[in-house]
Amino acid sequence: MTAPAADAVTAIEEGLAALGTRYRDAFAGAADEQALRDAQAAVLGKKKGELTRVMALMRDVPKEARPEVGAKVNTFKQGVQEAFQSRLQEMAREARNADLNASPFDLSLPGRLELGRGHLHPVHQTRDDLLTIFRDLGFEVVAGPEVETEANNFTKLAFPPDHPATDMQDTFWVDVLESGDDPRSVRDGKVLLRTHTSNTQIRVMSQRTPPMAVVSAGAVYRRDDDLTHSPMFHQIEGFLVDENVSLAHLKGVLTSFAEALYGPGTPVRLRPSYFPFVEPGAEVDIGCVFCSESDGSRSSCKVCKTTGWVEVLGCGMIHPEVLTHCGIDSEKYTGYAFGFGVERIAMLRYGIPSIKLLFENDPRFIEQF
Ligand code: FA5
Repeated sequence: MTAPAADAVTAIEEGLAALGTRYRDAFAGAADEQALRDAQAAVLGKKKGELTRVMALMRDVPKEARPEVGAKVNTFKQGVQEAFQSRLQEMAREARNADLNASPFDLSLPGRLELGRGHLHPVHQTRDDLLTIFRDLGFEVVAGPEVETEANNFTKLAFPPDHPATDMQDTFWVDVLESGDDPRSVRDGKVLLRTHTSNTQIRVMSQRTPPMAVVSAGAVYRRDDDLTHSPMFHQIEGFLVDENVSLAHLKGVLTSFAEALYGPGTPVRLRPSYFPFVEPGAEVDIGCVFCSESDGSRSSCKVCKTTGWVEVLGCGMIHPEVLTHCGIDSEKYTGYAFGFGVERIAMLRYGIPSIKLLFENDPRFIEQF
């Protein structure tokens, strides 16, 4: 009678032999990589693999026989791995050969998936069109920073400290850390997100000597939020400084601008207004291009609220004090400046009822432009 221990060794050896035949057949017959991996897992899988079941017999193998049986099992495992890798490589070779022998395909055929082409956001389209108008009028385009000092955004533009005008342009203040500062003791840096593009006026005028004619566009920030006001929006600022510049030059440039935007004969009017950095200052209205008195459409026009005029920008002659702050001789030179909201122009241009639509980035809205 065979001892149980000898039985266990025999059972393991027979198990391995049977398993060997099965995995070789399974590997050879695997139709694809997934089937091959499944077959390998069926043999070597830790929980449900067949080898695990065979190994359960190891309990009954006497201690002195275990190293020899263990070595056989390891050799078996190694054999499975090698067979697996070799079949995997064979599959890759087969796939490559199938590719190489397949009939060639036409790379120039149009794709089946239609990929829409992107385009500039309507605000940026409007900004670029506006800048082109001013470029054509002889203005140079200059960039300015969005994070600005209080001096360039307010003080040098002659906003008196605590003037109510700064309330209208309440903004986001920035903590300034210098390298080595302890973040817990942030200093009062007096740095802010600019509230208008007039900061560029200060920067350019402080660096150059007249004559100069400059426009600048970019994002600005205010604590505003309603149908026509957004906390972040875009402005364009223009200014010109030279000898003998007058309000008539300003009106001439703004008329050319309105005509380039809305067509020849577009009426322009200046209404007195207050900005601390200009004297005199004005709001500019252009004749409403969406309605007309003659066909009665004005009586229901929501754009101009039946007035026939639409406010588009602020402007004026640069205050002598501002020129002086920038080192420009205000006895010799005069200049004008104007600034407007790009979203306002885009809304008028496309008849957009709420500024929010411009910032929600809903593709169904954006793709209409
Ligand atoms: C200014 O910002 C002046 N810097 C303009 C200026 C420049 C005047 C040079 C004189 C000389 P105002 O605050 O009115 O002015 O803003 C100008 C335009 O920005 C407005 O007419 C409006 O079209 C737009 N705007 C103002 N606030 C918002 C806002 N929160 N959201 C969207 N557009 C706005």
